[in-house]
Amino acid sequence: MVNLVKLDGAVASIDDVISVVDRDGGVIIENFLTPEQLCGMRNDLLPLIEEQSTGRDVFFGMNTRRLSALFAKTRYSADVVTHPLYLPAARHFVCVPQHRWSGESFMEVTCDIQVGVSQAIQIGPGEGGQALHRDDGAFFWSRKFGREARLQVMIALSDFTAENGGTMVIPGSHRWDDERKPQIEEAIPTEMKAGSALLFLGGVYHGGGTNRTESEWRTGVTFALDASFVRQEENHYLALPPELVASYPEEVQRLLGWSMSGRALGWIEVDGELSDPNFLLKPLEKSRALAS
Ligand SMILES: O=C(O)CCC(=O)C(=O)O
Ligand SMILES: [Fe+2]
Repeated sequence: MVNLVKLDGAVASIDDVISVVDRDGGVIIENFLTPEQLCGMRNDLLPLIEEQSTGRDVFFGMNTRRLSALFAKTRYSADVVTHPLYLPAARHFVCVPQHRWSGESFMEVTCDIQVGVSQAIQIGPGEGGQALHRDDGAFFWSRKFGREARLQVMIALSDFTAENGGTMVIPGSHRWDDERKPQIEEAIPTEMKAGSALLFLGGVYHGGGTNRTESEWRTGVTFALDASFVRQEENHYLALPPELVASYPEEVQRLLGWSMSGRALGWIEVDGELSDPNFLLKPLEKSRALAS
């Protein structure tokens, strides 16, 4: 059975990350977060997730706590989605140029990228293993489309072990067709230290592991970067107040969906023109600057 490759985030290049993800569908990046980022994220998120109730359903976990809208809960969210070993890798897999006719010109067009979901996930003692699934199923993706629409990250905020529910992954399953059934015997647990991260394509079969410990909660935090032409899994427009989005750098505002992609996706009409909606945040940025 193929194991997940581990790269050291302190020295790995983006090309190393891309070549392993291309082959295996996923890779573990050790030291993905700096000690300061790890400590900051833990301080911001652990008290909040511990207040969450468990038991939504069997798929989401009967003894699992979930916390979303993370850009409203930790500023380190921005560091994750712009991470130099994550964002460029996501663009590589997701923003694949396409060609199409428009009148006389055979145009090359490339989609943009956006944050699809942000969620902290805490798997409690006794939680059974989650059904193996592909996360791009959320937006009805199919292998028949011949390309990937998501690169996801799962960061360990506590150590991930085979015993405490480290994410189960089937390496190589991003290349399977829609019909092949994933078997649990093919999956391997993600074992990594807090601060490390698993990057995996939307087409990789995976699932939360079984937590066989007496009292350990396994805490991970996941973000997805998706093609700009699929619906965001988490509705950031409604979950995050515009003032909050405006308080992030423009790159992050755009990743949250306050942007136009290509010539004709995500516009709003202003004086008869199809306009990039990012300008709506500018007055909010200014009033924030004046207030501080
Ligand atoms: O918590 C995990 O390890 C994975 C959870 C997951 O894959 C999901 O909820 O979609
Ligand atoms: Fe999942």
